[in-house]
Amino acid sequence: MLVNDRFLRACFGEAVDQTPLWLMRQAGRYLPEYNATRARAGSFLGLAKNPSYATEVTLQPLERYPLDAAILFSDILTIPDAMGLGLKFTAGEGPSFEHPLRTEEAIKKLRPADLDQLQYVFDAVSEIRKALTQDGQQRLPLIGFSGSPWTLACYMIDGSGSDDFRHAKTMLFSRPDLLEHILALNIESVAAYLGEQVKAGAQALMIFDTWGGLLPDGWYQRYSLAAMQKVIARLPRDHEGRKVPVIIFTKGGGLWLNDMAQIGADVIALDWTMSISRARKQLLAINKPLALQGNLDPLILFSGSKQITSAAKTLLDDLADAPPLNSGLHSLDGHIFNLGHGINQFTPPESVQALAETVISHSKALRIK
Ligand code: 1CP
Repeated sequence: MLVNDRFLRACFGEAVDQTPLWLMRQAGRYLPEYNATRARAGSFLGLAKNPSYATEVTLQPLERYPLDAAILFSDILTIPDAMGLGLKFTAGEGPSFEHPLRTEEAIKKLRPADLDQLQYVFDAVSEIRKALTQDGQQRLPLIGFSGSPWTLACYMIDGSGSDDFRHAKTMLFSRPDLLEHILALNIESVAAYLGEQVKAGAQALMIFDTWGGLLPDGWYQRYSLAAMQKVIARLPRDHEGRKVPVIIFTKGGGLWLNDMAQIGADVIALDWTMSISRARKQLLAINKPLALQGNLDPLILFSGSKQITSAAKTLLDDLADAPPLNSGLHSLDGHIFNLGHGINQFTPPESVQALAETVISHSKALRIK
C-alpha cells in the first residue's frame, strides 16, 4: 500500500489534493548529512556502489522536507562503467572515464553493459523500497533513472563533462555510423537497466537527456529523441498491479516539446526556458494531454525566501490560468513541481523548506478557490 501516491497520480493526469514536489538531485552535496555519509564512504563511488549507504542518502532529503517521491541515489555514468570504460571521480573535478571512445577500434569492441556489474544498483533499489515501507505501508514512491543513449554517448566519447562535447559532436557530424553503433548499444543497455530497476522495485522511471539540447534541430530528433523512443518501447509499463510512468527530460528541449510528446512518455520534464503553462496549452493544441514536470530555475534558491515564494507562486498561478488536461480536472492537476535542473551544491538547505511550504500551501489554496 502506497500512503502518498500524489506523484504517481499526477504522472497520469489524475486529480490530487496538492501539487506533488520532488527535486532533481535532492540527495546531494547541499545537505551536510550527505557530505557526512560521503566522508564515511570515502568517495562518491564508495557511496553509490554500497546499497546501504545509497539507501541512507536517498532517505536524507525525505527526513528534512515534505517531498512526494524518493529517487534512487546513483548516477547516470554507471552504465558506461559497466561497459568497461573505467569510471573514476577525482575530487573537485567530477567524473571521468579512463578509456573514452576515441577510435573506431575501441568502438567496434564495445559491448552492451554487463548487468551483473550493476547488481549494486538493483540491490540499492530493493533496499530503498524496503526502507520506505513499514508494516506494509510504503511512505512514498521510488523513482529509478538512467541517462539517455545520446547523453551517455557524450560522456563516453568526450570522457568527462564538457561545455560543448566537441568530440561526441565531431563524431556525430563526421562519422554518424560510429555514433549510431554506440547509440544502438546504449539503447539496449539503458532499456535492460531500467527494466531491472523496475523488477527490483522502481515505480517510475526518468530518462535524463541532459545534453540533447546541444544538438541542432533535426539532429536532436534523429539521434537523441529516436533513441529514447526505442528505449521506451522496450520498457515494462506495468508492475505489481500498477502502471509505471516514464518521464523524459531534455535540457534545453522546450522548443521540441511537440516532438517529445510523440515518443510514448507519460511525463515531459522541462527546464526553465519554457513555461509550464505555455507547454500545457501547446500540448492541448496537438491533442497530447501529457503531464508536465518542472521547472523553477535552481538558482532562484539562492535568493531570499520572499523571492522563492513569489517565483513558486507565479509558476502555479500561471498554470492555474491555463486550461486543464480535461474538463474533470483542476488546471494544476497533471503537474509535478520540480526544478528545471539539478539542485546546485551550494544551495542553502533552508531555501528548499521555503519552496516546499509554498508549493504545498499555494497549490492547495488554488485548488479550493
Ligand atoms: O561528489 C559528489 O558527491 C558527486 C556529486 C554527484 C551526485 C550527488 C554526482 C556526480 N552524481 C550525483 C547523484 C546523481 N546524479 C543523482 C542522484 C539522485 C538524486 O538525488 O537526484 C542523479 C539523478 C544523477 C544524474 C546525473 N549524473 C546526470 C543527469 C542529471 C543532470 O544533473 O543533468 C548527469 C549529467 C550526471 C553526471 C554527473 N555525475 C556527477 C557529476 C558532478 C556529474 C556532471 C558531470 C559533468 O558534466 O561535469
